[in-house]
Amino acid sequence: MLTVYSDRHRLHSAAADLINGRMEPPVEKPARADTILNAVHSAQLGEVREPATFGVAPILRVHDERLVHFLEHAWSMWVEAHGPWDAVPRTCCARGMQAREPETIDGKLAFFATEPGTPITAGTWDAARSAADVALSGVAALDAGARGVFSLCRPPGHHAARDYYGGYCFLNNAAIAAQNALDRGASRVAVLDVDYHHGNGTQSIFYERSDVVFASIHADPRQDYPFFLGYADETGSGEGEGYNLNLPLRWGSGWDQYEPALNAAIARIRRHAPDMLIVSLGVDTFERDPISRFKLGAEQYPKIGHAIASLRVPTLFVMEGGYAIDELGMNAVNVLRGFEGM
Ligand code: FKS
Ligand code: ZN
Repeated sequence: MLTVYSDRHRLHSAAADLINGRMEPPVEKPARADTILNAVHSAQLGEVREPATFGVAPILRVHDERLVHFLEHAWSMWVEAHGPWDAVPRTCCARGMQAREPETIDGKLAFFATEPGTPITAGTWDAARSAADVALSGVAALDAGARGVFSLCRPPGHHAARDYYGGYCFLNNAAIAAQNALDRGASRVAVLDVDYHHGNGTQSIFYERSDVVFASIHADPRQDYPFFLGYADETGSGEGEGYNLNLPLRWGSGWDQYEPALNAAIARIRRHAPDMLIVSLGVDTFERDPISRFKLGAEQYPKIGHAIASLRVPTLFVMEGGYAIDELGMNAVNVLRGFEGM
């Protein structure tokens, strides 16, 4: 399987993250992509290729230009206002507040961010753009005939919506890829999100549309981030009614709960008959993941890949979360090996 990867992910590197009320070393860090790339090499998965550059046009097919403009200029505004350390919001916009974009950097951070744990650093914009290029290059490779491609994106993307960012995500790589597949001529696309956290950004981007099915297996939003989206009764609206499938699972869920949910997601996607499948690949469902509470063992990851392959659709794997740094690479690559039947 082809892997698309860029070193530019390294440009996004936060100094600290607010975890359980304390400033700690970030779990979403450059070493994540390094360890996944190492596993790709040791498993001899196949060629590793640099992405092409696509510019902002395919990004603007999914994201509001105000968010894109903000992400591009946030760092310089922040440095001018405060200094050359990570830009974090002090407040966030809440229910019923005025939805007008403030002028100052602190106001803008509060306007576009959903939470304070996703710092903007000097290279965040360049890294986020390069992750979108990694995803878009994967779509191009599938168009050229590949059956499966791994886009080793970092930073991740599935919590970023049309006009907000958060949850370690700035641009929604999977949604940008899905929209690009449609723009290149696909009639129907499916996004399968197997990250531990609900892909609220992806869901919201496609919620009113019937050309993209979004199916997600994730921690129950009553218990875990992102808390305010991901309930089973969110089934889509308008044209999109019936095209969104949420399969929330309780803390402590293992393969016995996960497997039937995965089968239900795959059955829904099969019914959609997509021309392309995008998998938001998170392996933070792992039993030893430091921020998550599912109980999948390492031996389950090839089975996830194998089940996805049963759809027989050109498939783009877009990297999302996974924080058990020692096993992260192996678990991610095992999904891909299971897909390949290796
Ligand atoms: C801690 C804030 C709250 C957020 C959890 C984010 C999970 C991110 C992810 C992604 F795939 F996007 F990376 N925790 N500062 O794993 O879903
Ligand atoms: Zn996650």
